[in-house]
Amino acid sequence: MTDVKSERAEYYGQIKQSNMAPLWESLHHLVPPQPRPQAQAAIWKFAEVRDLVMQSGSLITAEEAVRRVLFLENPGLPDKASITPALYAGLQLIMPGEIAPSHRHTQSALRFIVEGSTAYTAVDGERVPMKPGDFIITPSWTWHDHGNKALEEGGEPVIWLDGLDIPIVYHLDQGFAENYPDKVQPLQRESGDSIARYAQNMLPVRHRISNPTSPLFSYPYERTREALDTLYKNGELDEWDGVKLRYINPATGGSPMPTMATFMQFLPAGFRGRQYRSTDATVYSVVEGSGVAKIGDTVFQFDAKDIFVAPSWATVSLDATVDTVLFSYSDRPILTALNLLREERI
Ligand code: 1HN
Repeated sequence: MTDVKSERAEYYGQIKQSNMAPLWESLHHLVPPQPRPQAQAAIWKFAEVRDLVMQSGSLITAEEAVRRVLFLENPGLPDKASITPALYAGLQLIMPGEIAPSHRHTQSALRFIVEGSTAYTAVDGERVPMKPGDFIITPSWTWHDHGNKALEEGGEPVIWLDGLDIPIVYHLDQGFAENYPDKVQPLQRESGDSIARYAQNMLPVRHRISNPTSPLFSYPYERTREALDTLYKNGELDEWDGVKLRYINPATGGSPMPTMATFMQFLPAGFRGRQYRSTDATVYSVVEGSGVAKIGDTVFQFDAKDIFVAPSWATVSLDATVDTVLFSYSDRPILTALNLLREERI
């Protein structure tokens, strides 16, 4: 005697041989009424992970590693090198005198400097300094190498947060990469050139938008901080966001990269943010201050240099115990392009 269940199970086994499966068994899972992220809210306390990152400095050189990075894996997405379904995050260490050799790849990258002031990165023939709070981009398919001052010249270990669209590029089978023939690429422009061209609310008169990625690749913290400070002093304070700015591609007004949006926000001491949620899972890096992040049912106490992540559609509220500045990035431009982004201010 075969009941319905075993009859169906046998049938499923049979169709599996032909690489088929019954939709009716997966429909709720595949088409949920709202997002059910496997990604979890998570925090990396810098005070705890800094030691682990520093230990890698005596385990392998930047050159052997190519990039000496510990990536931050979302505990709900194990073994996927993903902090959200779309995005990757890692903490990169470069020791005094080291070079991370030049290469290029189709993945877009952002660098958000966490600690140390003596490193530089070179992008497409121009070197820019890396200072804490600076936001720097490496556009898709541009040569890039990183370096640090020698110890004798005052070099210190430098740690930054890498944000890349690795999972997206991986899922779409769009990964290409190559190494530059030399360790470092030749410099073709003076440092400061791209800031003069693109960061003065002007563009070179014959500038052509040939690429969705920002031609400006360094956004120094000093300018960002000053803007937030001025706006706060002028009375700008949103009940959800505090004072929040988005970084732009100065040639288009769009996000700096086609796959990632970036933000910086100021929360004054005592700020108790209202709850909001959006479908772009977001990675936060604490620049200054401390406070409390409530993400869904999870409560994190955060301090400067900590990194935390909010999954898609989880409610988020941010409180600040002292004046606080938060950098964040997400896959918002992808969702916007696909007309999928949803937001709710509660
Ligand atoms: C990469 O090129 C960098 O250039 C950092 O610093 C992290 C992770 C995966 C693939 C390429 C870098 C990376 C990466």
